[in-house]
Amino acid sequence: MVGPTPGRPQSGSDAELIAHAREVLNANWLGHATSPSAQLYPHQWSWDSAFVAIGYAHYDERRARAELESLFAAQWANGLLPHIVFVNDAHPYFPGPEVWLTEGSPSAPRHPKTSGIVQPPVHATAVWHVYRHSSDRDQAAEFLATMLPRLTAWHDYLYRERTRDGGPLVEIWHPWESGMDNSPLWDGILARISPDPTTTYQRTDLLVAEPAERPTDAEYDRYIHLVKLFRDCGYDGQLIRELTPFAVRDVLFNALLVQANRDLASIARAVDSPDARYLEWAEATAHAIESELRHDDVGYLDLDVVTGEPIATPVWARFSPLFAGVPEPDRAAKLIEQLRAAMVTVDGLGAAVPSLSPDDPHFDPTLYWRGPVWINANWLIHHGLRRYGYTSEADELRTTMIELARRGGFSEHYHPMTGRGHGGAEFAWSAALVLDLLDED
Ligand code: 2M8
Repeated sequence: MVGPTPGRPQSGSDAELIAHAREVLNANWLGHATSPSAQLYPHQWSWDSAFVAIGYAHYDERRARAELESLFAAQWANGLLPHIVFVNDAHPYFPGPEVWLTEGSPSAPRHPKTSGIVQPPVHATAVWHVYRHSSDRDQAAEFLATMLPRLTAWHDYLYRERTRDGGPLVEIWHPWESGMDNSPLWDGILARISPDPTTTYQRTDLLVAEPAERPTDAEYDRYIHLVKLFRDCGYDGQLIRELTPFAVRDVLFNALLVQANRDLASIARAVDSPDARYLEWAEATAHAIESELRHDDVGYLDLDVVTGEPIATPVWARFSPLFAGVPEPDRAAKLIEQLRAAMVTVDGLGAAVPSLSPDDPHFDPTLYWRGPVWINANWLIHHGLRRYGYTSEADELRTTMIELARRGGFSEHYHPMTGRGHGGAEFAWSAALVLDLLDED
């Protein structure tokens, strides 16, 4: 449990909050990238780096660019953007490179070492944000030109390797690929997996975090079972697609991809390399989200590709298509009514969207992706509300996030009723996204 940072005032000016956020990012700065939380997550994570770059863009454009460039320096030859880039000599982390053994794939780089799976594609959005906030226009234009082919290769990988039957919805193959690791979204699928009981390993997360706030051993057994399967397949996409028991068309992942494609189209136009493909990808995926994942009564639901069934779990991500402008305004209005009903009031602070509805039997207010309020989730929903003109609701979420940080510091996640911080301490994307919110135009 993290709670308010000892020795720090629980109130303070915006200037003090900004200074604290920068301190957190400085403390996690590795020289080329930012670790999410020095002890719990000592390496570079993919979607964390995108969120962190969005924060740096407001005061250190060089770091913002370095964050994204260093991540893409570890991109695989087939376009896969790994979810972890390992940093030499970092604090112990499980599973490390010796578990992933990505050298079994001809596409993986030898250095740096990486994991062999992906995370939500928020990178083109971050690159476009960094560009728009840059004051050094020459450097920024050069950055865009460098990133365009890498981002194109990343999205191309997703449409080539992560779709089946020519469909425009991409699929994830591991809970870690969703970014919402222990969400109850995955309980049904994980229950169908029988991990090898002779596999042994030592979890490092339990040494530095409160075990009650982390996934269970049974979940880790299944996470590692999937890693071993991918490793045994040599990270070959076609083989994995045939064999994986975990294949999900995830709402959040696809919604972020729609927006990333729109931003990629803007990037391409800005460097005079327009390509109709990016908006075609965006429209095709947005259309398929509407036709395959939308359920009028509850919002959007993930699809379990193995069973062909929707996953009816009331998580925050069912509102994420708002971020990408996927629903028409009348459908968005209905979704926002459901969103209002899904909001909780954090003690004395205001409204927030919890990671799981408190009405769900699996709800636990301090257990990671099974109940707590996350800053990145609320940041995405807040932008969705703003996009559709729901300014007062967007402002309310913005205020709550800022006040959560002012009261409890930059925690990994927060108790949805008390606002107390939990999970990893001095958490980078919480600091970065609050910096972004404080500097909102
Ligand atoms: C969490 O996931 C990692 C595995 O990737 C872990 O628990 O060790 C998730 O919250 C994920 O979304 C996040 O990117 C990562 C680092 O902050 O931590």
